[in-house]
Amino acid sequence: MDETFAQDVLEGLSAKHKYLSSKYFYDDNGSRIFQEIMHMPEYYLTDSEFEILSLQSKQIIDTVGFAQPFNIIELGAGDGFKTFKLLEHLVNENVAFHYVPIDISQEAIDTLSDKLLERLPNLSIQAKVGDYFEVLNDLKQDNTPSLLLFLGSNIGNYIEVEANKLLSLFNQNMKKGDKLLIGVDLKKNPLIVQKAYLDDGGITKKFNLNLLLRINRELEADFKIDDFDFYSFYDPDTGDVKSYIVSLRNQKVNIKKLNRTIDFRYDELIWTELSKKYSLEELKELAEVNGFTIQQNFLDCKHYFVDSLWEK
Ligand code: AVJ
Repeated sequence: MDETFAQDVLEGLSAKHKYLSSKYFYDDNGSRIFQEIMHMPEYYLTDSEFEILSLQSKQIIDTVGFAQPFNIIELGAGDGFKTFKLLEHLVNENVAFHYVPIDISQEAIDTLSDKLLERLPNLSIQAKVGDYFEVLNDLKQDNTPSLLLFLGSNIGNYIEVEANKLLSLFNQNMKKGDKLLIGVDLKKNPLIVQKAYLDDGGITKKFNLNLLLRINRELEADFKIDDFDFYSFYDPDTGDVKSYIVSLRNQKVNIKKLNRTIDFRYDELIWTELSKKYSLEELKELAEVNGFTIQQNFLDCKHYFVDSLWEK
């Protein structure tokens, strides 16, 4: 049993306002459902970032401006689909670099490496499975300049203090002159954001409820999935999308491995995820408080999303 998972579930479901962390969405099943989300027409984030990397890779790499060779370190690489466009550009231009994707899932890393090598046989990949920070720490010892990639608006999952902790930790592990390309979803027409998270097909609902199935399986609980629903809400002032699981009745759930029975009230919420949207002004602030300067913002044509290039 994963002790941290058990402890976090216990803590979150014992709280006055119940919560579970979205980082636990991504078991094998959850990762597959996330792929489905990325293919939904409503989930504009993937298409927007794909457009940026398809059309502006040359400008991005020119602005990075490293004397070769360098490392490209991708944090939370996932399936690497978007990154392909950037890598393809570099390989075609015969640029000397190593690609170092880091992910916690061995399966994701293996699939990614196979797929990339099939299409870019000359790519130098040094994949790492594990925690970002162990790998990042190694980089400082190395003289090779590094471009860090933190794409997909993963930063949106962190509340302000945690986002600052994470970014300053990246900063501490970078050398002067290293760069960070960070993908961030921008504030926009609220209905567009709302629909990306409250889709008609119920895929995002399935993504959230999968967490209850994971608790059933890994912690021997007896959540009845049909007795829970899903709700998501966008606040255009703060930029917060907050997602919740909703209890459809008064009910008790036994979690055997925690030796606990948890009570749920009718309409009680479990907060599962924050997907924060930023304005460009807020993004500048986020960069600067964490020791970075923005070199350039690369936006898609609709201005829905930005890949922002930061320098230490
Ligand atoms: C992978 C964290 C960027 O918050 O938009 C998609 C995950 N959650 N639909 C996001 C997600 C619901 C996604 N991130």
